[in-house]
Amino acid sequence: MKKESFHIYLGLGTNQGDKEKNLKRAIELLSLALGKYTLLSSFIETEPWGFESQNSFLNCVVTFTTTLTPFELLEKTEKIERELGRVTKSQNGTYHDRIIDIDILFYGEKIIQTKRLTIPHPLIQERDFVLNPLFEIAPQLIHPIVGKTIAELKEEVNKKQL
Ligand code: PH2
Ligand code: MG
Ligand code: MG
Repeated sequence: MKKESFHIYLGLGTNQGDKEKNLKRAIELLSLALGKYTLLSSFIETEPWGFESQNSFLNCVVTFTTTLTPFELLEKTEKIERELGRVTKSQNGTYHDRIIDIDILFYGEKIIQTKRLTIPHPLIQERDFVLNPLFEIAPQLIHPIVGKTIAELKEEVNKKQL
């Protein structure tokens, strides 16, 4: 039987080293593991969110179609983070500077809530550095839990920041 394929959204971020190179390399390695990406946002410079650092971020969102399960996908993204030289992992909302972070934002319309993996990513609706690039490529995408479009969520976050 043919495996079902899913449309997945990944959020990428880096605030150390050659940031543009880090994002490009991550996208290259993801494309080797998953097949060529389907959509890619621009690279957006953002201020550190949720922690203090001198180093600004470069963020983007990229989409793929995959037959991997969510946990297989997580293993691939974590392997690529390590290959690019990531050493620290965020825990309980304590963030660190990093060479690369690859977060699974959406996996089709699936909802997964486990200790190891939460999909949709639990903080999408609070983060402009995710919503702004996501808006470029999928403004009408509906968040399967919140039930609002990316355009609506982006508007709400940008209002809060005024
Ligand atoms: N990632 C975080 C915490 N804060 N801030 C920005 N601007 N960009 C990020 O990618 C980011 C962050 C946790 O992974
Ligand atoms: Mg992250
Ligand atoms: Mg992460």
